[in-house]
Amino acid sequence: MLLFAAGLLIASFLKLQQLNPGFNYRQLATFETTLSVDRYGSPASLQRFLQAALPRIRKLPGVESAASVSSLPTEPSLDFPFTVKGGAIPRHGQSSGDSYYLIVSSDYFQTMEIPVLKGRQIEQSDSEHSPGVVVINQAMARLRRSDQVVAAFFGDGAIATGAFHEAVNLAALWTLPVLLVCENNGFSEFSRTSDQHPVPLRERARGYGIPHVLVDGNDVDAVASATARLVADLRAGRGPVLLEAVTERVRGHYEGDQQRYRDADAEPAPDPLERSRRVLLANGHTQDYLATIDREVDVEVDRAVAEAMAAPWPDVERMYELGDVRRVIARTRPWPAPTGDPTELRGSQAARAALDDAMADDDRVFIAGIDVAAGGGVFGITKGLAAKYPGRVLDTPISETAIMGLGVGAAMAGLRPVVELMYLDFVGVCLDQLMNQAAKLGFMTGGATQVGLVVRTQFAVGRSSGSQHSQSLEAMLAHLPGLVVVAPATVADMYGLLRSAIDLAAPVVIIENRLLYERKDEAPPSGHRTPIGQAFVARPGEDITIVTVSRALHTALDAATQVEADGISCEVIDLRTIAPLDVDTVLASLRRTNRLLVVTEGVGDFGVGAEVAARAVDEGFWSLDAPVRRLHGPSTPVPYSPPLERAWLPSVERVVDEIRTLCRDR
Ligand SMILES: Cc1ncc(C[n+]2csc(CCOP(=O)(O)OP(=O)(O)O)c2C)c(N)n1
Ligand SMILES: [Mg+2]
Repeated sequence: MLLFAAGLLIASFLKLQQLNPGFNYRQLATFETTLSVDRYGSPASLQRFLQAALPRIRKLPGVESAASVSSLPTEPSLDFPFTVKGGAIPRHGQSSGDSYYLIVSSDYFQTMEIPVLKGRQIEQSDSEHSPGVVVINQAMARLRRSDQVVAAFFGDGAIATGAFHEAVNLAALWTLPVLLVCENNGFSEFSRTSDQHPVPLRERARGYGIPHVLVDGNDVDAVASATARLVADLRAGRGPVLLEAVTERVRGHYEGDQQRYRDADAEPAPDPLERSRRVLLANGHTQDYLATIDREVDVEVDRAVAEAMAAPWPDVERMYELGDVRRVIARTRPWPAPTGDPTELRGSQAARAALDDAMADDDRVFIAGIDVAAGGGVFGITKGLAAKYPGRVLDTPISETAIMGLGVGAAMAGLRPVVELMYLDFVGVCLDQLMNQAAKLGFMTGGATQVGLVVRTQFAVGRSSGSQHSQSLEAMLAHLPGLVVVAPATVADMYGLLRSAIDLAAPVVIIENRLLYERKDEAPPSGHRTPIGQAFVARPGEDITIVTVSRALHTALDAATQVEADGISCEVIDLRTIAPLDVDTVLASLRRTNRLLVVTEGVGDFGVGAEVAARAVDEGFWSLDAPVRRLHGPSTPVPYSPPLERAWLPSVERVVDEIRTLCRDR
């Protein structure tokens, strides 16, 4: 329950302006707002604002924290300032966010002149997910050589997560200007802080080699002065720092929480609002003056609640407008297709050329990942780029959550991060950042932010890499709405899909097959883009449609060549984009060939083949002259032993047999 701390922290930033008149509020990334210095610049108006704002926060139903988490958009054009945590009036809105808008923004946030929330949907976000995201707008600040500072807020419970460790470790390693603010209210949901952590936070800070500052979180002045001092230090190049604001819960973890886990005769929590009131009185304000403000606040809150209750339900269309990545892709078209002579390149060279050209064209593009800088990446894809683009190729610790969080934060801040996940198999250790942050933030912020993040990763079966370095998990990722998943099968697409992914204002996971790194083939002229969301007819044919993912294209093409001798004409379609799936191209082909086979190098159960088959039956049933068949790996981990690995992969022979069987009665 971050109620106190929220108000205090917001107040503290206001105070900060007062203490430091030259302070540009916009530069404080977490609170990137249009808060007017003129309006709140004088001590009297500030005090008036505090007195008005704090009770308002308390009165809002279900609002736990107005500033619980955030990775800050640091780009001026991105004005989504923070994620709001907590419940809301559930009657209204597609999600809690719409209610928040009505309740919160119509009075509290609008008072703060944060126009961004107006009419937009923001939704609750749990701080436990977010410290990883939080980390890295700094990369931004760093890359831009600006003096931006990031403030990241989280509860005492959230510091037990791995994301917290990775984020703080990276922030400390890179000396990032991050103010890490722990709102310690003594409880993590229903558990006491003392039962959650073996050492106090101070000890953890010591472990990361960063300063720890303890402050009374119920004291507005104390929080404000500590914050002002620490932010100045961060601007001077020091950082990060952990500010622990100790506060109290004034009610349960959620609306209706009986708090049975609490000590019944514990002292009531000290009330920072009462404390602020006493300060104002001591400073010469009268009871009457404060009572007037209270009444004004009541009127405003009542009006906001009435407005919220009377508001219409959101239009269903809005869900698609915000949540369907096809819309983002449609907005990005047309894809440039420069003319020029193709060159012969290996797949690895094509991927490197795409990164090189993208970095040359756009200084917002940067690369981060394990061993990508000095080492050039385990497959040499980023070789030479660190020297060519100083400061834009960043080696990270083995911290995939922080790597993805860095990417999400940087993308929200308007950069074009290309982060590397060394092996697709490792996606499990950072899935939250992809699934709950990258994929959803555009939707949850009502489009106020965009996550133009590219994750490059690779897999392959066929070189005895073993069960933990071989899996093709495209179907798992494709199941997550909001993520775009692409898989190049050719040298040309190794270049073109990567360029297009970097262009797109949506998160894209590009899954490369490392065996294609060695393949030499025609590469398109520099600047070429492969359209995202469009499958490619790699070989036209009449009798059967073979749909493939990644390297299975070449297996299918070889098989198609072999069955030519039998008079069977195969149409081979490389999906190129897994999500969103280009069903139209597949169905158009099926209407002509009436037979469908899907070949992938992943596990078949619940896989891409299953999806394509289902769509073919749903929408193409009357075109089918034979059952839809799939060839894929069995439902076992990918083996290490070469003969077993060969048995695991769909071979050219199996594809040939399947084609012949399907076309028998032609
Ligand atoms: C990764 C994850 N695990 C569990 C939860 C469920 N959960 C929501 S809030 C919370 C407690 C967090 O403690 P703290 O950060 O101290 O916040 P407070 O309870 O004080 O509001 C938990 C366990 C979650 N949101 N995310
Ligand atoms: Mg807590």
